[in-house]
Amino acid sequence: MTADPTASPPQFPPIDDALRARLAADVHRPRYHFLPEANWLNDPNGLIQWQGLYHLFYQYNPHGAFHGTIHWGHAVSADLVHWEHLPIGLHPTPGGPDQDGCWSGCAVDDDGVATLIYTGVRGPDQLACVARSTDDRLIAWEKYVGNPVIAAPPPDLDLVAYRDHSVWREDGVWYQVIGAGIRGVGGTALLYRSPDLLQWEYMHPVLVGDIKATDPVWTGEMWECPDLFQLDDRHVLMVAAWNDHRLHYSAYMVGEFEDLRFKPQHGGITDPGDSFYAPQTMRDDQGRRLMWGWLREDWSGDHQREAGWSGAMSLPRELFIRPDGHLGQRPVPELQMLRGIQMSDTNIVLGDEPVRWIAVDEASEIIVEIELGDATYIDLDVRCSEDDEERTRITFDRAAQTLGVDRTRASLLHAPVMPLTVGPHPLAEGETLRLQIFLDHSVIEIFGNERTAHAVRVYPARRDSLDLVAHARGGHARIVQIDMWDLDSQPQRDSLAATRVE
Ligand code: DQQ
Repeated sequence: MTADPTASPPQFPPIDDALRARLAADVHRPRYHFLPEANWLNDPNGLIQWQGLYHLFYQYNPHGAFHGTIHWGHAVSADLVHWEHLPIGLHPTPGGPDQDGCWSGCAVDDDGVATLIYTGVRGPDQLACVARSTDDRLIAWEKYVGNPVIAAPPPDLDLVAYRDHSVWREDGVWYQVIGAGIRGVGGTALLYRSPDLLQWEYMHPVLVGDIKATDPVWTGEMWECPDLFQLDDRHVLMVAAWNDHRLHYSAYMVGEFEDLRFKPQHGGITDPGDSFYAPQTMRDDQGRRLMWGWLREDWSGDHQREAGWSGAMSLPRELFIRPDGHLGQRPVPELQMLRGIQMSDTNIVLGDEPVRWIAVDEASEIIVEIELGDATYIDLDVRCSEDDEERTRITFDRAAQTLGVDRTRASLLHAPVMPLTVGPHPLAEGETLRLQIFLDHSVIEIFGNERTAHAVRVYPARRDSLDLVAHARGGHARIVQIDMWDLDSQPQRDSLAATRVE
C-alpha cells in the first residue's frame, strides 16, 4: 500500500456563506434524505457497518453540481437516519490509475482491515483499484501501490464497457463480479476470484443478458453496478441496466447461484419511478440486507449547476424475498424516529368527491390503509395546490394491479422527462391497499404494502402545493386509517399538523 500522494488536502471551491444560504432557502432541496452539503452526488458506494457505525460513501464531485472528476464523498451514521459528513474518502491521484475519477465500488472487511475495491478511471481505462484503511473512523485511505489490480478486461470478450464491483468471500476465497456488456449480446457480470483481493483470476460471466429480450424487463447493453448477494434462501443479482439511448433503471433478478453461475427465476424493475438508479446493498450487524439508490434529478444540467446541488440518496430500504419469489422492499423502521406532529383520521368513505387535507408539511410521512370496496381506481394526489393546478397523482389500478405516478401536472415550472411511471403492485383477494408515502421537498418515495417501492422527483412552483386529496373512481372505497407526521426533526414546531377539510 502507498499513502495517497495527494495527501496534502486538495483545494476545492469553498461552500461559502452565500451558497449555504441559497441551499438552505431552496424549497426543492430534500431535508431528511441524505445529500452532501453542496455539489453533485450519484451512486452509493462502499456501504459497510464498521465498529457499529454505518458508513456511506458516494460518487461526489466537489467542483460543482455536475458529473466530473468523481471523488468518494463519505458520511457516517449510528442510526441510519442522522448522518455526519466526514472528509472526502477517495481523491483521484494525479498521474495514477484513478487520475480522472474514483468511480463506483464496494467495501469489504478483510480480516479487520476495511478495504475498498473501486473503478479507477484514466483516459479510456476503467480498471479495478484497491484502497485500505486502518483508521477506526475510515477517514484515511491508502491506495495499493500496484493499482490497478486487474490490468485489463478479459481479452477475448468484445465489451461495450467494463466497471463497478461487488466483492464477497466464500470458503476462504474472494470473489467479485465486474459490470460489463458484450457488444451486440447484452449486459453481463464477469466473475473473478482471488486469494487476497490483489491478485485476480478471471473465471466466466455469472450471467449474460439478452439485449433483445424485454421479458421480464429489458436489461440493456451493459450492466453497471452489479450487486450479487444472498437473501433469505435465494440469491439476488441487481444491475443498473445501461444503454446509450434509453432511460437507465435498476433491474433485479432473484434466483440460484450454483456452480458460480447465476440462474434467474424472477425479475423486474427495482423501482419503476424514473429517479432511482445504481443501488448498492450491504448486510448489517442485525443480518438485514439494506439498500440505497441514487435519486437523480429531473432538471436540466444547467439548472442543476445553477442550483449548486444535485442528487439525493434514497431512504435506506430493507430487502426481503416475497412469498411470490420477487424482491420486496420496505423502509427501515429507524425512520420512525423522525416523526413529529401527528394527524390521524379513520373510517372515511371515498368516491368521486375529493376528500382533502390541507397544509401537509413538505417533509412528511403519510401512511394510509384503504379497503377497496367496489372501486376500480384509487387516486391520492400529493403536493396539490388549492385549485388543483399543480398535483402529483398516485393511482392504484385495481384491474391492472399496478401502482403508478402521474406527474403531468406536478409543476408549472418543470416538465418531467417521463411524466407517467407505473409498476406492478399485486394485492391478494381482499387485501387492503397500504401506502407509506415519504414527501421530502422534491422527493416522493412511495412504499406499497411494504413490498414495492416507487420514487419520483417533483418540483412544484406554487408554495401552496401542499394538500393531499383522495378519491375513488368506479365505485366506493374506504380509508380505514390515515396517519401523517411532519418529519422535520423539530418536534416542538408551533405550526399545526395537516387538517382535513370537512
Ligand atoms: N456511475 C459511476 C460508474 C457507474 C455509474 C460513475 C452508474 O462507476 O457505472 O460516476 O451511475
